[in-house]
Amino acid sequence: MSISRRNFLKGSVAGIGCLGLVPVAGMRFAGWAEAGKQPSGVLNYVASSCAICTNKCVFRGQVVDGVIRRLEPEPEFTKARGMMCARGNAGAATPYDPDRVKYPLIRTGKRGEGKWKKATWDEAYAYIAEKTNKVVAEEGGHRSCIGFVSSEGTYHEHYWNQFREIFGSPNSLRHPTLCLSSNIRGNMSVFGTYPWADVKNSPYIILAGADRAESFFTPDTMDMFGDPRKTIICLDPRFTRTAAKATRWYPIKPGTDMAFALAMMHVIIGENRYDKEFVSNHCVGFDELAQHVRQYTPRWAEQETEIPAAEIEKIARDFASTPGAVYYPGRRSGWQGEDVQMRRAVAMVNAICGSFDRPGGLIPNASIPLRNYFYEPAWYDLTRPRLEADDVTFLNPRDGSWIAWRERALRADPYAIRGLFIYKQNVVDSVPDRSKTLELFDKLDIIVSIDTYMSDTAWHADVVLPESNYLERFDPPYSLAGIVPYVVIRQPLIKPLYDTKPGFDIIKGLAGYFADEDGDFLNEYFEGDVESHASNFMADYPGGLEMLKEKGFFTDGRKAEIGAYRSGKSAINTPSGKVEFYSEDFAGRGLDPLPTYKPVEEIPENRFRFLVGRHAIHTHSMTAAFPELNWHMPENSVWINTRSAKKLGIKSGDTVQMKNRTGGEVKIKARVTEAIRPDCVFYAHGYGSLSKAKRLVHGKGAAQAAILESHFESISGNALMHETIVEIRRV
Ligand SMILES: Nc1nc2c(c(=O)[nH]1)N[C@H]1C(S)=C(S)[C@@H](COP(=O)(O)OP(=O)(O)OC[C@H]3O[C@@H](n4cnc5c(=O)[nH]c(N)nc54)[C@H](O)[C@@H]3O)O[C@H]1N2
Ligand SMILES: Nc1nc2c(c(=O)[nH]1)N[C@H]1C(S)=C(S)[C@@H](COP(=O)(O)OP(=O)(O)OC[C@H]3O[C@@H](n4cnc5c(=O)[nH]c(N)nc54)[C@H](O)[C@@H]3O)O[C@H]1N2
Ligand code: SF4
Ligand SMILES: [Mo]
Repeated sequence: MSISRRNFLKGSVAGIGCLGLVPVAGMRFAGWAEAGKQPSGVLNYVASSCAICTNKCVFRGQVVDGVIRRLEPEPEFTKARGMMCARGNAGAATPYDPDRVKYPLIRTGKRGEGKWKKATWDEAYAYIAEKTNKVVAEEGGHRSCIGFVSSEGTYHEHYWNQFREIFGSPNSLRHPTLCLSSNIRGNMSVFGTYPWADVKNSPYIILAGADRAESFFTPDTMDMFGDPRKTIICLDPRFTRTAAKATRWYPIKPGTDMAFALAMMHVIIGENRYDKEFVSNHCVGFDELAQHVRQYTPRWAEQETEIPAAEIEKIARDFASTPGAVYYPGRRSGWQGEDVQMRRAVAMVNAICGSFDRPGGLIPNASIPLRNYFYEPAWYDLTRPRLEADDVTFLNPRDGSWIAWRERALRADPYAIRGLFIYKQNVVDSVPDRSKTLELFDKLDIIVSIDTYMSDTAWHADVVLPESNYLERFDPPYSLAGIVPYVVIRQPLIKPLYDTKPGFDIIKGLAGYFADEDGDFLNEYFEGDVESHASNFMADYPGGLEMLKEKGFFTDGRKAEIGAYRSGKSAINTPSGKVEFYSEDFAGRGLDPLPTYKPVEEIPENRFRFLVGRHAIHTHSMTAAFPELNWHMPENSVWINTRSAKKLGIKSGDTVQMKNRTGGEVKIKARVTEAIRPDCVFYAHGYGSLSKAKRLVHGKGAAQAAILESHFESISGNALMHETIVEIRRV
């Protein structure tokens, strides 16, 4: 390599000017005037995008006299179409939340005791570097003893990953195996892609394990529920808001969705109702599938799912005979047993009916490719494989498998982990079995948490580095894939409050305290700043950056091209290049080439399966302590079915004790309801916080991670959060 890595970098971002903050000309919204008030000072609108969940809805932030007044949805951004949810609206107040982390903090008391000293950034970085370099030296120079954790949401995650690579650790842990890895893997194996369902144009939708009325409350969800011509079949052990809006709700026995899908295929193939043209021209392995599903009769599936055989038959026939019908790839049906195989079965129901690459069906996503932030991947010489490299068949090395990895780390197998650098993930609450995560923390010499709040993870860290809030910083263009793809951006509405920094500056600052093998400090790999990178990202779209700055989003009018696979215009990424039923790839890896049903574990008398699920006004563990949202629900309570509660002598409002099979236990108030199956219980995420600095949720209700047992699935590495069995008694 003749040019140095850093010169290479300089070249890639050369000639980029500074992007000023551009207030939007003209008032498009008359908020203040309507309210009969006149602002005393300057009114600005800044186009940006929400960061309270993954949707990234675009808004115009109204700033009066340098203070954020409200966030107004951008009507031209059709993905949100002039809508922001309760959470997004509440975001306007977050920079002013007195409970946010305001300064770098170094722990002075015991871990989790809550004693801190305020530090300068340099003191904090130096402290981290000293501890880290010491343990790395003790590990013979192996930097793989430091795990790097991050979650979805901002582009800084990519800088973070770059930092990990040049630092020299293979141990990256991201959120997918706590979320949708199994769903992605199942769909990839059948379709070679993870498609999106065209619910807008579908007249018949099976929503299983997808509470879209709470989790993706987007305009296409509203279109779906608002259209009386659509039939919506909801399979959910809970009567959710989605169930309330559906045509029919079936409280399916958890973990049996595969039986439902196999029996549907039994009927559709057995009655010759499948799409012969699509199957013969675009799929492989159909004969094996047809033979395989002969055993899975609706009568058999009734025993498993507790959905009457006649209903399964009717759904199968209606599905096959309605053009554009779709079986939505819900993320949560399952999280039990061989989750990937269940998702393959659901994908195959769609495929045999030709519900792929056609209007209303599953559509391969389009995206607007961006140039990337250039860096030369530079690996530290002393490398070791990831800890759990042998535990998962399809391990994505960038994502890791959280639970498999933690098991290895606890045993120091095959080597010891000595520290965790954590960016924007609340692992203490997001990874099942909190006691195991805290047990791992006890073994570590250095834990760094980069967060905006004193999450339970930050609370147990040694150093907390406060990132500026999403309304205070510039985040680079972010490409959102979909049937209609977009690029969105974040621009600061106000200057950072307190002694906080944007993620890029934090990463670069910390990198400056570590050197590579040539003795060069790692911050030299990070050129420029986020604003300057933005124009490089958008270099292929003249005028694109200007549109982003003015409107908060960019589109070049492209859409997913429906029918491109069928017409041979585009290929799919399976080994055969076709939709695959029987998978040679799976067979070659010793996995079942077809989805074979394995019965779910029987739950003993007076025990319950614990379920998780989204809440309409909360995002994961993050928002329960936002005052604007907390007043709706100051604490959580456990849903228990009326009949089960009666047997146990439990009434609504009683405090109950719940215990799992591995020593986890919580106390929480009961909510007796018909809205859940008698063999399941549920409570919302985000409460029962250990962190005293999350004042509104500390000790209020219970945390899910305190009761969730630790299980994972070995094909995708995904956590199996619905394999927790609990007992309950009134206290
Ligand atoms: N118990 C339980 N665990 C789960 C789930 C569940 O339903 N229940 N769901 C799973 C799923 S689907 C997912 S995707 C994962 C998500 O898991 P996480 O990614 O851990 O999500 P959150 O719990 O929202 O935690 C995000 C953390 O980032 C912080 N944060 C917010 N904004 C910023 C920012 O701008 N900068 C920085 N540096 N920090 C910020 C928040 O304060 C919070 O501490 O959890 C998984 N784990
Ligand atoms: N408001 C809000 N929206 C969010 C998020 C958030 O935190 N808050 N998080 C975002 C993220 S990261 C994700 S991954 C998505 C997830 O959003 P969804 O995919 O909608 O998933 P959940 O709401 O977790 O679960 C859906 C339903 O599955 C049900 N279920 C449980 N077990 C089974 C089963 O065996 N079979 C069937 N058929 N159903 C079962 C649960 O009762 C639950 O109601 O939401 C996203 N949107
Ligand atoms: S929190 Fe609400 S407004 Fe914000 S991105 Fe998510 S859906 Fe959109
Ligand atoms: Mo997720």
